[in-house]
Amino acid sequence: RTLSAQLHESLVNNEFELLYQPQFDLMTGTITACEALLRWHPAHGGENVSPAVFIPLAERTDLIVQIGRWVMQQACGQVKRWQKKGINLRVDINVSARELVEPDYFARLDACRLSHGLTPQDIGIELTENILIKADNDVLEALKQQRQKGVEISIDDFGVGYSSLSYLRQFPVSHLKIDRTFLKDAPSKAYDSALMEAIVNVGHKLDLLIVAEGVETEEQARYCKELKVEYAQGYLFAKPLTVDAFEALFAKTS
Ligand code: G
Ligand code: G
Ligand code: MN
Ligand code: NA
Repeated sequence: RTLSAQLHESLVNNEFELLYQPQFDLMTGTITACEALLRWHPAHGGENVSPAVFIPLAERTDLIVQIGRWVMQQACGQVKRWQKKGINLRVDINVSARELVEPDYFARLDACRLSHGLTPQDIGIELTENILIKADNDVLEALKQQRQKGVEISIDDFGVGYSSLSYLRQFPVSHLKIDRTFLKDAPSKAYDSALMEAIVNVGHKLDLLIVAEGVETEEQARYCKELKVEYAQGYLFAKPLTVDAFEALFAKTS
């Protein structure tokens, strides 16, 4: 059977799992939020399939809309379960372009938060620049409304898409997540560090909070701190974790 056919059965068969990767406040060293990252364990397919493979496939077949609804439900449920244990964290979900153009996407998000007794601050959304640049007025207006309610909106993988800095001002976003390719060779390579520093400066001038992605070494973490980057996410701190592993880490760092 094709991967696509397997993917179609995966929702009913409960083959998806959300992992959570913490975001650390670089000043305090505490976990302030986390990103929900989808994993697929095909029941009959043996090997796990990377989201870099199955997300684009799901986007082509529109199955991403159903998957996205599952992710949203799951993330809301997890925030609530954590709150009951005294773990107060925002969970950010990744949203595909195909999901956003569903006319009821934001009504669903509001309803999902409400039915779990959550506030707008409890669930954030991550969008790539390319999604924002192609978004029509309806989507931009809906995003503005979400932002006004207090929803944290992050630009994901910042710097590798269109990256028109002048656009940035018009988008209702709160956080810039700098793509990990920029940090990879900074601070040792002058070219990469110049780009890192330029992005951080522009972001801060526009009152955006900065998240460094792909922080893998102490040196990179120190460098981000020197640049006054607010938050960091990466293997140095933790890879995407199961709920149990996340709770254990949270207990150690809070
Ligand atoms: O977790 P990993 O780095 O392998 O993810 C690969 C890609 O899949 C990333 O670009 C990430 O944003 C995307 N991704 C992970 N989980 C989700 C999800 O729940 N929904 C969508 N739309 N994309 C996701
Ligand atoms: O595109 P997006 O930023 O949503 O993708 C997140 C992906 O990046 C996750 O699949 C996660 O596994 C991966 N990731 C997270 N931290 C690191 C890191 O420090 N180094 C590398 N190479 N990948 C990372
Ligand atoms: Mn992301
Ligand atoms: Na990213």
